[in-house]
Amino acid sequence: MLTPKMNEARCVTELNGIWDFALSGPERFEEKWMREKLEDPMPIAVPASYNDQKDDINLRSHYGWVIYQKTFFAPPCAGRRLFLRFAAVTHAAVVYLNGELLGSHKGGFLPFEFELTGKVRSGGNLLCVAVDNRVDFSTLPVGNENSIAFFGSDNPGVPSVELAKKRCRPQNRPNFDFFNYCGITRPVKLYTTPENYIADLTLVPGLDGETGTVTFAVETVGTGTVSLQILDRTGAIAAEAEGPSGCISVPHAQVWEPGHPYLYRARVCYGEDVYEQPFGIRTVEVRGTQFLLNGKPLYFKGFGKHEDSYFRGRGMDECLNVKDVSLIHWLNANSFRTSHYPYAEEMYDLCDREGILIIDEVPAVGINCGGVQNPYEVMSIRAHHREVIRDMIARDKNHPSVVMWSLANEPDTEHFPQAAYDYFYPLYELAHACDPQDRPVTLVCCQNNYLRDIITRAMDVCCLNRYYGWYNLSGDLDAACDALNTELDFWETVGKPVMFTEYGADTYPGIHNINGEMFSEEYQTEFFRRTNDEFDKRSFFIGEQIWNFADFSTVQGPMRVDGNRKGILTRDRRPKLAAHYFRQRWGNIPDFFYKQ
Ligand code: BDP
Repeated sequence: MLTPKMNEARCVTELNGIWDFALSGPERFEEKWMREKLEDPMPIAVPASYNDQKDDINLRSHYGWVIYQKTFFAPPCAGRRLFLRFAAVTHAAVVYLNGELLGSHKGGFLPFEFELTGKVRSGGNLLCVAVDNRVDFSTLPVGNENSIAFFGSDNPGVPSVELAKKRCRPQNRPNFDFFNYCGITRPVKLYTTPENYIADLTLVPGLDGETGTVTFAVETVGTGTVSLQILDRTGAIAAEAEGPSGCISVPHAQVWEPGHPYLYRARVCYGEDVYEQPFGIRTVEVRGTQFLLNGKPLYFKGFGKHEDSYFRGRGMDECLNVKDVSLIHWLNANSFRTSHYPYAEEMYDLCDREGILIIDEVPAVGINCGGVQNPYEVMSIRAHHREVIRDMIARDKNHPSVVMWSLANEPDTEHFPQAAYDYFYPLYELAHACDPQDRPVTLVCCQNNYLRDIITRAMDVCCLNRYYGWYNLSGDLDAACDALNTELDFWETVGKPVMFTEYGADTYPGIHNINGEMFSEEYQTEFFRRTNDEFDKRSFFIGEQIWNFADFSTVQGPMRVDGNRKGILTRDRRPKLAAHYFRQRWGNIPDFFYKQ
């Protein structure tokens, strides 16, 4: 699906701003508000999560449906097609226009759209969106269906606690460690196209010595002929072709990579329609224990992140994106993982432009029943999981910044190893089949008995989340390094590239401790220093992505002090001690050839 773009052939209007809003029922929404204006609505900002916009616990901890309404005037679109596109509604949406059902969508982090041609009135139009925030065993991310809290023990068997659990109000029990921010979190856009239009564009760059190659395929609706031009940074034509598909050469190509994010533009014309897509010429390949970008062994330096900020929650925020990319540069990092869901498209555009590498993750987090039950049997997520892999790759396939796909975060790969293999291997094959650029595919595995886990080692890159010295061997960095080395000895025998996609220590800013004890800024810094020293001894180890870029909001619980504090930056993006350490360390680690 193409991102809407304004140009000489297409008009884009944003429906962002203040919408009317009301909380609705836990199990269902009132259908009448899909046809009539809400009686006493609250104003709410879009795009943004609704949870923290009001000083009202009922929004913060809402369970179930809410209603959004907006009256809009359609842009002039005689002879044009008109589309309505939601970049993300978390987690499920039912959309009505002027009382008529347009359709519904499941999944909170990927776009969906409806054609409105012939459906809008010349006066005002009433757009009503019902949004469900419930997470359970059929959604991604996964929520717990019983009242097991994510953090803390529910003291099973204690009669008073058991009884209270049965009686307590219905609420979301996220099986994941980030606040369940919801609502219309990304932009809503109306856009027009000519009657015959470009529906999709696929670009596959290649390199043959100094010559770049671009294999392309243009999908159209209607009749007409397709032409394509490759424009360089100055707007000069570097190559051109006729027809809906083919392969063209770009002589003396400028490659795209960190430090040199050269972007070309593919300009497609089809009858009256025009679409331009920036892209980079670069190659990605796993060979032996190396991850090669443009044929050169890469070292990942970076983070797991979240889309998370004060007031907006997970709402798309261009200013925050610019700030975060600037901080990534300040830290001399080169990459992040979109833990634990695909991010807003605007962030990928920025990373294309700024030369930041992305491991792109679907919202498959929480596929784990603590080893008690087989999640691959009790959860009904398989079809939806396939859908989000397809949709994420369809959305992000042309971004040069995206260099690897992640199928999940920390599923149970240990207690039901064969079931995990049987579940994930077909998804691994699906991701490869969906990606025209055939990028490497991974899944991010939890700290576990790695000897039992047989699926992580079947991925192109083995991505490990490990908390030696934090959740285990807490506070004892000598023992933590000992355990880490024992495990790394195992991974060395696997013969694949291995990286850490999470490791970290909760750190409350301002706590200092000469002995470097847990939660202090000194402990966090020492934890990273000691762990990184071990990474540096291993040639098959191709990257360190710390947990986390910044502090972020989570469900409350006995292990969280106003959220997760593993950021090396605070939630308002101020550095902790460890940020200065990483700035120095990463300043001395080149993007390429760090490990030979
Ligand atoms: C990992 C999860 C991540 C958590 C982190 C933590 O992947 O979402 O926030 O642990 O506990 O297990 O800080």
